[in-house]
Amino acid sequence: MLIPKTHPRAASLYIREKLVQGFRDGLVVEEGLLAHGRGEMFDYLIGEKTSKTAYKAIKAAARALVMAKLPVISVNGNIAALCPKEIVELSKVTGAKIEVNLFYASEKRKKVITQALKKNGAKEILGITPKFSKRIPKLDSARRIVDKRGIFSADVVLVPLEDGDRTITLKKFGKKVITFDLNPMSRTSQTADITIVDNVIRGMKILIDTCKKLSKEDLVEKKFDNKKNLKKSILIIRKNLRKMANA
Ligand code: PTJ
Repeated sequence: MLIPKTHPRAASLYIREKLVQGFRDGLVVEEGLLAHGRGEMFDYLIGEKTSKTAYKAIKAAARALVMAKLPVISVNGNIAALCPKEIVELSKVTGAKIEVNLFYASEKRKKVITQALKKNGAKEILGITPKFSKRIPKLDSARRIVDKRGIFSADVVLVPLEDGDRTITLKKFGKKVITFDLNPMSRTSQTADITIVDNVIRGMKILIDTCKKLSKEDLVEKKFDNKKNLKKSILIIRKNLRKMANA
């Protein structure tokens, strides 16, 4: 579809097209299209721009990823379709490993996603070789099967566009969890250590830049209050709704 640049919602329509193409290419599942629709709705409510609150979370996430001993970027169909280039760049900048981990797992999708990442410069991709598989206890979905060199051993895991159960389990398993989620009220958002309430399409680029620009003084443990930050995102939505209701 050709989207005119002058269309008032060109950016959002462009993101949608990327996801739909990812679906046609076999990276994204039908459920991923629904997840994207939920995201679009929340993006609209936060004003389709990166808030100060999101910038704050991005800085905390950059610090956590750069300071981690073994950071891992967990890749599902949606994030692979939307940001393949950024996943690879973030991995290079932070030294994070890339692991494919799917809710609706199939060998065919794993292969297509791996190819898309490799096309964008990824060298090593975890989560695709059965001999390295390990099981995360107390997790029902296919996501319980992880790579022992990756998520299983990681101290910090970035899980963008996630379902709630795994975040809770990963936390119980002692991992620091960072997520991108446009819905500040989702279980993932509320459970993660650091939630970036922003569209991955905007936020990933800012996260990469922030990692590159971290100074020595930035690289010290700092407290980040995720709940407080999430409340601010919810207030942005409330303010925007009020504005719309009074317009
Ligand atoms: O590829 P698979 O098999 O691993 O399946 C992945 C999906 C996305 C289907 C699965 O993880 C899922 O169902 O996720 P949820 O529970 O729908 O959660 C996705 C969250 O991401 C929702 O809260 C959406 O609001 C949010 N979201 C959707 N698109 C974006 C987003 N957040 C940031 N940027 C987006 N572009």
